[in-house]
Amino acid sequence: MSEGDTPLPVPPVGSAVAGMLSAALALGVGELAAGISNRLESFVVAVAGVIIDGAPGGVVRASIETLGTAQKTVLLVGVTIGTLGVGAVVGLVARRSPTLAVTLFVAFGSLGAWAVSREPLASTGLSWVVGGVAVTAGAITLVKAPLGIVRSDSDREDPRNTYADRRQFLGWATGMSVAAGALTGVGRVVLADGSVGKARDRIVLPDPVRIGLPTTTTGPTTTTGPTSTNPSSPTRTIEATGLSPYLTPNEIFYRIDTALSVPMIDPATWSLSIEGLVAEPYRLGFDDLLTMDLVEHTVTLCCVSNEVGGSLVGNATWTGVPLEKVLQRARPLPHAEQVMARSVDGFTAGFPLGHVSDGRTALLAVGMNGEPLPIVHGFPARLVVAGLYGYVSAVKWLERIRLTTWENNDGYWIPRGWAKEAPIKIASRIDVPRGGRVAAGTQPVAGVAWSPMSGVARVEVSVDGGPWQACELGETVGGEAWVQWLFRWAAEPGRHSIVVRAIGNDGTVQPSVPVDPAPDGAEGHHLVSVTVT
Ligand SMILES: Nc1nc2c(c(=O)[nH]1)N[C@H]1C(S)=C(S)[C@@H](COP(=O)(O)O)O[C@H]1N2
Ligand SMILES: [Mo]
Repeated sequence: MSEGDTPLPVPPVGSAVAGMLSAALALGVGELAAGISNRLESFVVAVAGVIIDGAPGGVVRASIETLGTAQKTVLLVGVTIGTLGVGAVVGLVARRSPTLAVTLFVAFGSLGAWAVSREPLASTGLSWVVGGVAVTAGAITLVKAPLGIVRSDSDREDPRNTYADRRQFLGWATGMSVAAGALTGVGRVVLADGSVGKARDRIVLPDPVRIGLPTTTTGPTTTTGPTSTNPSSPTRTIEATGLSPYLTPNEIFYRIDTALSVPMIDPATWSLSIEGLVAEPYRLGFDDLLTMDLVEHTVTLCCVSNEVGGSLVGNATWTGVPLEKVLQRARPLPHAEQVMARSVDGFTAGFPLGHVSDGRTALLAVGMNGEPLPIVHGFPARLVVAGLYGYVSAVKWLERIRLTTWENNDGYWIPRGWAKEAPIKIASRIDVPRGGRVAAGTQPVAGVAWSPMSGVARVEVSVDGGPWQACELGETVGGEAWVQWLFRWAAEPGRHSIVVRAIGNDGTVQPSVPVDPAPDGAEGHHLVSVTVT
């Protein structure tokens, strides 16, 4: 008889593993259900949502606005590990009292079901049904685990219940891991709904109507790029290795939102409601939108959380319908002051109504760089308002626009400590070199700069605290988009620091004093240190 066949006393670690696997199985049931129904959300995603909503103000201010980066993954992995940890504890409790363990299981399961039910798109009834199924599956798994956990408080002395067969246990544990993994895999991968992506692929955006020739700022440029027939594209761009392209490709355009799972919206059933302080509220479907005259504008979108020199900014050509037209049709009432937009997942952002008619681009956008909006960037429709940070304007996965008064109506981030009015601040960034080493000789120093709404008049560079020196500017299409800049630097061996600043057409000089992003956008000059060899 080998050792594996010998019944051994159950070590606590065995109980902990059994508890963990029971929790994993319950999570797996949730993932499967979320895959089957789009009226459900994964337990993990839902609980992460609860954590975000409940996070203390300080955490929210410091980091959650920039969820879009690795933090989301960290949060989801953290919730998963936390749940498995709770399962382990429940497993240990089950050694003493199965009844208490099952009670705890039900309690945590209810928490999960509640978290799912509060998701904006979830069905409350379904959430509780799936919660019930998941808890039952998990609890049965735990109680039936071949751990020899006591099955009732009375038969604790029964050796069959306090000793386990090691080989049997390993087999069981492997089987349970595979089952939990399979449920999750089937839910996440096999049943993942690709229909919205396919619907998006089928969309052909009508050609935008001509909106006149670009207003260009002329300046020395290095290369003459392909001449574009698109009136909103620049005709000449600066090219230098590492310099941001004038138009940011959709694939690398920064993404920021509170959505832990991206809303999947079928354009065929989507509609936008225009309501609030209007005489004639109405609904607009996606096809209605495409029959209207579409226009195209190149607009720089920036996140308020973007640090000096940061990457939460991009420049794209947006296709859509002027927001003014969309709102006019509803006949705004005289006391309407604010455009309060809401996404299907409950995110809101508001800005002064005046901005839709003050000459700036304010679009109900359906296209980005010539394609339908990518799903992560708000498919099928979003707002883009030039000169305003995204959190007060650029609502993705839009479902409702409500005209309101200014007072007592705040968007998502306002009660969380961010400024209610948030124009994009003048800024400039060095893209090359980004530090490290460069060879002596003439080296390109290049980057991008923006100054909504006046546009960038000049960009200047200072090396080692020396005088500000003028840079060459690429062509731009006005104040709403960034401009590329280039400085030909005569690099001499040694350690050097390079600083950049922009000056707006309205005379604003980019301030040098560092200011944090919260509450209304970072300030300060971008500095890069390099070693010239
Ligand atoms: N539905 C929704 N829209 C949203 C947000 C969000 O969290 N949810 N975040 C806003 C913020 S803070 C920014 S900076 C921009 C970013 O848009 P992008 O992800 O397309 O770059 O989207 C805005 N629109
Ligand atoms: Mo943002």
